[in-house]
Amino acid sequence: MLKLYTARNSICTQKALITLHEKGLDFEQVYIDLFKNEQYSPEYLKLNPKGVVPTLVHEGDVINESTLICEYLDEMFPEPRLTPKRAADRARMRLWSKFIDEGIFESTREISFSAMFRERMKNMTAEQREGRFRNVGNPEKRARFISTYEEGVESPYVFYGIAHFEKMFSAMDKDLADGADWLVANEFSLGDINLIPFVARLEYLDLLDVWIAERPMIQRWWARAKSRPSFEACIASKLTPEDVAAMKQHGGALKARIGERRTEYLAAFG
Ligand SMILES: N[C@@H](CCC(=O)N[C@@H](CS)C(=O)NCC(=O)O)C(=O)O
Repeated sequence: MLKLYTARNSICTQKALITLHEKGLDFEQVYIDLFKNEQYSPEYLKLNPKGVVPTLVHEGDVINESTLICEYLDEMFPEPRLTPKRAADRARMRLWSKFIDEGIFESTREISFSAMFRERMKNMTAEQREGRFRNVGNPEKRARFISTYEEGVESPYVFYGIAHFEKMFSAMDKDLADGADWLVANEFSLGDINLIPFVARLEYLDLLDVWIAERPMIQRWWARAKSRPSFEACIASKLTPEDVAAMKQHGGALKARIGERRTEYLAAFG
């Protein structure tokens, strides 16, 4: 039996959920409440020493890291294939997961935090907030949390995030320029799955068109991704109307400033 430790509206967990859904796999779901710091309980830290979700447990093996969970699922349950047949295409697929793991995940977290969770954290007690900043000995992650909590959209980490997204969308635009439906070998793969929750988060925050308004090939890729049943099942249907309204309201409030910061980035580095 597959067991997945998940949290509500967790972007990394959504990658694993989409992979499970695309393969039609049954699994048990265990919810971890990140706002109650359940990810730092001694029992959970034994499974996931970083204190993050998702974690997959399968036949006694514990798999951490959403990219590795998706690849593990594809190896163990090969049908339908979500990795390309050619080794060179698999390398290209992994370039997309590297985009996520080397900047886009943190960027999305920082932008989401500055827009939304920051408001939620203002209502916590100092002790609860301290618990949320605690992160199993990772001083960089702590600095990022504190900066986005204190400075919001003006945090340098939000600026770095805007730059990471610009690079990712520009690379997508190039790969989709020849009219391909999907990012790698024109087949739906873990390359696309890796990106979908992150693009979705920007859309829910009403920020996506900051980057893609003038990129029609990405708009078409996004429409195709959203029309897959796995999008509705693993992302859209899991959100309450209140979640959707809060993301739109808080993200939308930052949209003009995020757009200005992107223009600053393009002027300096584009
Ligand atoms: N690189 C990890 C990141 C996992 C991660 O940070 N997950 C977030 C939720 S999307 C989390 O559990 N955060 C809890 C915390 O930082 O306290 C992965 O892809 O699995």
